[in-house]
Amino acid sequence: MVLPAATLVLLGSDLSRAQPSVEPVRAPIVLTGADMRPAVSLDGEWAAIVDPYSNGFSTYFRNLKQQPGDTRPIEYDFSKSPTLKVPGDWNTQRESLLYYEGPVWYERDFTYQPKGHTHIFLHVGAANYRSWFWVNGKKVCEHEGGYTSFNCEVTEAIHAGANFVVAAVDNTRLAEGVPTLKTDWWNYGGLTRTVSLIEVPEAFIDQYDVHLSRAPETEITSHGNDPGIIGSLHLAHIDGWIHVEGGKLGDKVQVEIPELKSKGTGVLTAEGRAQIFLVASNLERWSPETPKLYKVKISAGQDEIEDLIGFRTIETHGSQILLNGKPIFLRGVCIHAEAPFRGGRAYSDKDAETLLGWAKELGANYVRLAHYPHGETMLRAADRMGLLVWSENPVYWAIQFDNPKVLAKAEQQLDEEIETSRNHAAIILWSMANETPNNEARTRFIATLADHARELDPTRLITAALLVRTEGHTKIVDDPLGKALDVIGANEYVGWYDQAPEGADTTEWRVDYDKPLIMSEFGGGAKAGLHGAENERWTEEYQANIYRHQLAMFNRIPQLRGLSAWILVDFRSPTRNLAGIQDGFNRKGLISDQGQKKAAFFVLQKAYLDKTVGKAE
Ligand code: GCB
Repeated sequence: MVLPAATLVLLGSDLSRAQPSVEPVRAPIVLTGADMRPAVSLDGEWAAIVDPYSNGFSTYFRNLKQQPGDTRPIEYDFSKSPTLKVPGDWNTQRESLLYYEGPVWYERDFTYQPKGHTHIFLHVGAANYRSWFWVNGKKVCEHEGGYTSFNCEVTEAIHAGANFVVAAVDNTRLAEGVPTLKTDWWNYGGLTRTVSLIEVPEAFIDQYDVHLSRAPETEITSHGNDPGIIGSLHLAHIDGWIHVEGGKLGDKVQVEIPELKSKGTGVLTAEGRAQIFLVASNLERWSPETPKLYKVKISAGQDEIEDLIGFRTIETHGSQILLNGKPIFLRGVCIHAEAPFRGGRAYSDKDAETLLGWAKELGANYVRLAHYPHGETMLRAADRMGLLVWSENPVYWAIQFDNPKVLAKAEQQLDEEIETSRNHAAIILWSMANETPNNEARTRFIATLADHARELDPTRLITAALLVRTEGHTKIVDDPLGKALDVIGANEYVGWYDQAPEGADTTEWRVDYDKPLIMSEFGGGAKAGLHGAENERWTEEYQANIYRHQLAMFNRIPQLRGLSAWILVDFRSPTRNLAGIQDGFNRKGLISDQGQKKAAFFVLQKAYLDKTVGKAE
């Protein structure tokens, strides 16, 4: 699906500094399951020019080479410039770039042999925050939003043999950005996720959605010659749709799940979309205990893609969350996409497996991936490892809620998040926002996003992390935004920003919605290895004490159906400057950035493993 023209216009006007009118480009497109397609990797060393005064935008750093007799002053040379690794943020690759915000120009040479009669896309896993791309000097696309993948069509620009790609990536924070100027995490810049070339046939599957229907299974019982019953079949219904870009009315598409011996076909509408429907007998449902994934083959004409998909349902019933029809309590923890040990943006399977492995060790069945969409590697690992996921749009704190341009940006990022990751069984919650001020413009803005998300994906639950109000000893969850949500998230810091840990003992909760409540954040800071009394801030004992009192309080909240402690691992934040303790890190991790588990980890682990906290019903 091509992004709506409005998006193009928005990007064009917003990025005027870098948008020469002579270079109109097609907006990038979303490819579902891009990581499952054969690809030519462009990861590795890219030449990089740090450009704090944005010179490259006016003189165009397009990899010109100074030839003898050329009178133009060409004041850059990629071939002599130092390199940066892709994927990777630039901040943790060079000490001088730790706090750099501005443009960096990247260049990489590559050889390629187009197959002919195809479309070729430059797939970018993520580029924070704005980015522009040229192939062999021809502009191919630009993009805004630092945490979602996108694909630039390069078919016309690429040729057989030697090629080069230039990318400008600018992580300057913007008042009109999503997120905006202030966040409590570091604004890592660069080509932070993998970059590759993907070649597809002329008509190709750009998006698809294959999921278990909420319709009850059909049971068929068979009788033999004997009077007794000899067997029964449970037939599950799998629904979905396929979109074929360039597909024609009446063209056929097919979905097959070989292990289940199940096949379904569909026929394209004039818009290139086909509904599909499959019946599968004795399907094993995906759950944290049985994270079963099936190979799913999708084909349309010349194009074929094979994905790994789990099948489960998720819904609410009053204040219950039902996974596969059964009430579940979400025992979880929040995670930033920050690499353990090495620091910087997480991107590898190993980063994902380490982070999610720690969550499993904690006894979690759920993770809140804060505060922006995490990468495909993280979601694949969650699918494999059996962790339910809260996935979040980066609408954080006070963005410009009354600005339609900002709404369009938030919608674009939400589209990309849902369209790329809608086939992950692990994701059960789309979070629209985190801790936003309660006012009309905000409520309208986020309710619009929630409607939009429901339209794109009616199979999952919509949530947001809300602020709570305090009256005396009572915490009140009555933010009007709750009306637009299926599951209410609430952040609270009793024992840290609010009272001493013992304050939790006398705190009562009033939740004005008959909907499930997740305590989406709670916790406090500690420096790993710092020991002292329970009432001494920053010690492991103080943090553990917060958790003990919080856990006791949680069991007094009838609607509580989930917890995501803030946060699994210490993470870099420029607002955290207490010398000797924070040193540029938010220290609320249950584990330090160097992998040391703090005392609070074990307090929460015990409650999760012994299931002494939380009720599913
Ligand atoms: C919050 C925010 C989170 C912060 C955390 C903190 O409420 O949602 O992004 O990092 O508090 O540590 O203060």
